[in-house]
Amino acid sequence: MPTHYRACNLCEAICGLAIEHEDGKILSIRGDEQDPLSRGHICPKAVALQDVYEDPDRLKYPVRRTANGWERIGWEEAFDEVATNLRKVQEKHGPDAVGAYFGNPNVHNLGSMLFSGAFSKALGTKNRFSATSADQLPHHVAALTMFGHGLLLPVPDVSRTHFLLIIGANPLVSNGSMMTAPGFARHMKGIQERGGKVVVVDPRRTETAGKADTHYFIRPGRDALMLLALIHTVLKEELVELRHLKDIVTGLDEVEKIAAGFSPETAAPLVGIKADDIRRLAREFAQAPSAVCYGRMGASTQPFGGLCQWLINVFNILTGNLDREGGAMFTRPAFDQVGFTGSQGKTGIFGRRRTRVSGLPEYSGEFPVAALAEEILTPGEGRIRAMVTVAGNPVLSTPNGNLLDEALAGLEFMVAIDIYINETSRHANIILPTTTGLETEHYDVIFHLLAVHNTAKYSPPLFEKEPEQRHDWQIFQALTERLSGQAGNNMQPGPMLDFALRSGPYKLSLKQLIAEPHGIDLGPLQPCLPGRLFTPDKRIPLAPDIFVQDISRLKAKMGSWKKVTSGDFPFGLIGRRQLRSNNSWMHNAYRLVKGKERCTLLIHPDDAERVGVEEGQEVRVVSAAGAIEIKAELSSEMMPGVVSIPHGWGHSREGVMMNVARAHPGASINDLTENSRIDALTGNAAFSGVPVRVEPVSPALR
Ligand SMILES: Nc1nc2c(c(=O)[nH]1)N[C@H]1C(S)=C(S)[C@@H](COP(=O)(O)OP(=O)(O)OC[C@H]3O[C@@H](n4cnc5c(=O)[nH]c(N)nc54)[C@H](O)[C@@H]3O)O[C@H]1N2
Ligand SMILES: Nc1nc2c(c(=O)[nH]1)N[C@H]1C(S)=C(S)[C@@H](COP(=O)(O)OP(=O)(O)OC[C@H]3O[C@@H](n4cnc5c(=O)[nH]c(N)nc54)[C@H](O)[C@@H]3O)O[C@H]1N2
Ligand code: SF4
Ligand SMILES: [Mo]
Repeated sequence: MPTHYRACNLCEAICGLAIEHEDGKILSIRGDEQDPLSRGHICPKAVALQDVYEDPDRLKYPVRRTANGWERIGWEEAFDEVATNLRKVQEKHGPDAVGAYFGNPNVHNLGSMLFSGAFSKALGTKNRFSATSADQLPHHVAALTMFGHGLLLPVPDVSRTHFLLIIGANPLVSNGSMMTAPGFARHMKGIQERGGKVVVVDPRRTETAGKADTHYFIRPGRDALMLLALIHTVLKEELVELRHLKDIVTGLDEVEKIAAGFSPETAAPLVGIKADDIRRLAREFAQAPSAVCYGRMGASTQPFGGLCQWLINVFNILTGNLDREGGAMFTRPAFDQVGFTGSQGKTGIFGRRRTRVSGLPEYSGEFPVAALAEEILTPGEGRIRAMVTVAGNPVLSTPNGNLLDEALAGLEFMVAIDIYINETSRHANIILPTTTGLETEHYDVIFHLLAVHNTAKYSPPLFEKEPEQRHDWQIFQALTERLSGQAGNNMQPGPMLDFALRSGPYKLSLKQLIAEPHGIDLGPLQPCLPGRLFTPDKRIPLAPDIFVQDISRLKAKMGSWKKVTSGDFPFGLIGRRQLRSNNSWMHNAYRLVKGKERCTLLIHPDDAERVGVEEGQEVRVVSAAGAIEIKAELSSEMMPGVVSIPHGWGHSREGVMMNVARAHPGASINDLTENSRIDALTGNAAFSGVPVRVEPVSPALR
């Protein structure tokens, strides 16, 4: 029976799959034991690649919205109509009147990675947005200012570390993020077996926390304070060991000055972790043979996300754990996006421009997505009148989705490049659908760059696309041609990838990768500093101005944290990723949504009692932005005072044409999150800790 080997491109783990198939039918999808990175690991979402492939709701040809519903149109007609309408808006209102939003699957798609840049350029608008600012923007800003390149991101060397401190991440469920570590459970066990320790700091006792050696609850959004107290301790107790970075690290004095004001005793009552515990954590971390502090969504999507990611780097550096085996290391990818974009990655592309309405900073040619709705809705010069969305569902994925929903409904023109008619694309005048998953060839440009081990893997398509279908890159190419008025150069992903591989550090070729369908092992992460730095002086500034200045905002906020008032919104709301869910778009796979309802509000039993809510009861959750109704699930996993709702649900909006998802709609947490609640430094959405209240809507069940 033929077996096809490929990398799963659904999440960041890029697991190797072995897919048995016959006559165009999939018989089984298993983990590929011979994949040098994932070694057989897969998660329950992998089989949904088949479900998406076979999904009758998936679009395969362009459609136009009319008064009588969606009608099929031809590709040429669709491309012409899209280009003409976008240009019309730009001629009338200026180039920035067209906005563009790029969603998460773009970075999991080789063709999009290679062709979306030219498309963006042809669009010629400053109003570009992406999921980055609802996710990991603080990591980029910290990397850019400290290491000189926004993509030079330290990755925890989990296969060799002796101490892993996880702040606001749940890799046993998410399968790792900005840390491609398929089979994270194996790494975690490895740490524990070699006598090491895993510590988790999270307002919920997550799946990862449950398997860790120690878990500390923390009040949402206050991690920066805890990190400052950890740094305070290593400085005060003279545990600083800069090792080989001694001569290239600058600004230590300034860090000392700042950290002096944040003792464990100052932080403890505000974060909810005892001063002794903070002190012990700092000591154990600094004294471990190697250690790494890793912070993800929970440490990024909060009001001090920028400070958190900066301080995490500082903590790793001060304890001698940056660029050390078992510490925070940099990859050496076969397709070296960092090397290629070196000059553009340099300091200066953060904050060069600001958004029109709220003055939020640009990063790498994009504005924070929290500003998108107001940029569409606020009258005046520079207003966005037309939108392009590409592989994104911002109505469900960005803060205050309802406001964006309203904004999209009022546009002069919208095109969605997407495979479904969903909460966002339903507003489009034209939807241009793409191939996806098994119909595409794949090389992961981004996630090899963030992997815990250097490997390279190319996957050819398993199935030929149908003649009427188009790949993402073909759509980009067709629109780029029309928008720029220049004939295409007939580029194709394969030769472009081959060129990038040949120019990369291992001088590989596409042919070599094709000959190794399981992937090529390029070895463990290696120390590479100062050589790999992109800072102009090849030094690492420990105290970049933007972060130093932001400390006063933290201090101001601490005042309000000291007051114990419950007010209208006594709870802090956080999110929750689930193994069988992938952001907003995989709920049309029955295998992933069947069974017990998962879009529930987790609440601590004591809190539930206080607000008069019982297990399974329908509750109303209210924030300053809106209200949703949802079932309560009582759980002592939650820190008292904190409640949790998973994101990506809320499929009952009118016109959504995803039948399975509509039957399991859930409610959208982003109808509660506020677009004004951001990390004021980076502009990243601050999903964590949204103030809410919880009230019963139906009478108690008993
Ligand atoms: N409250 C809250 N909000 C969050 C988060 C959270 O934790 N809490 N997480 C945030 C994070 S980390 C992220 S990354 C964002 C994600 O935000 P988005 O990227 O906006 O949302 P997705 O749900 O990933 O939507 C992906 C879209 O791409 C389409 N699609 C899938 N495959 C393809 C393809 O191959 N080609 C094309 N053209 N389209 C395709 C899907 O149909 C769907 O419409 O959400 C963010 N929002
Ligand atoms: N199954 C599944 N896997 C996924 C995805 C998915 O939707 N489903 N999405 C993918 C994407 S796009 C991404 S970006 C990654 C994200 O990967 P992770 O960051 O590992 O995912 P989360 O589960 O969002 O983890 C965030 C954790 O932070 C905690 N938290 C919330 N607020 C705070 C806070 O203020 N402080 C601290 N210390 N913790 C806090 C939450 O309780 C949660 O456990 O996952 C990827 N993998
Ligand atoms: S963990 Fe991610 S990459 Fe691996 S099988 Fe699951 S969805 Fe695919
Ligand atoms: Mo993400």
